Amino acid sequence: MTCDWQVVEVWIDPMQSTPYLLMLMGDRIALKSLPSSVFNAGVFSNSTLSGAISSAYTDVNPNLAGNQALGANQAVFFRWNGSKYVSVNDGLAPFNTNTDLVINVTGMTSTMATGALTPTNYFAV
Ligand SMILES: [Ca+2]
Ligand SMILES: [Ca+2]
Repeated sequence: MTCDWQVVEVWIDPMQSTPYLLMLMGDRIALKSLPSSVFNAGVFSNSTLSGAISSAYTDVNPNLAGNQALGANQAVFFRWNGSKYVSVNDGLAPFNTNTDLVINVTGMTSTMATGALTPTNYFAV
């Protein structure tokens, strides 16, 4: 398996990830089902992580004018306060701290284009 990025360390907030079994398969994040779409929402300067999550869910694609909200069963990467995060949305579009996964990802070595990404480049089932 080719490896263009690595997850060296993954921090999971147990308050935000209880429904998920998270593991790494090779260089992919393994989930129960593949997100239908994955985006890189870019960098947010909100004062809190929850604010940055809200911004990411509001507009996942900085390349397109206006807001493109994160849909159900989609995932979004973003940067906040010098760290990279990924959130995987469950079957309900709004963000819910109890049911939507949020991971602080460190050690991703590749540069990531903003906007739409290829789900299978980052996730596996
Ligand atoms: Ca946009
Ligand atoms: Ca949700």
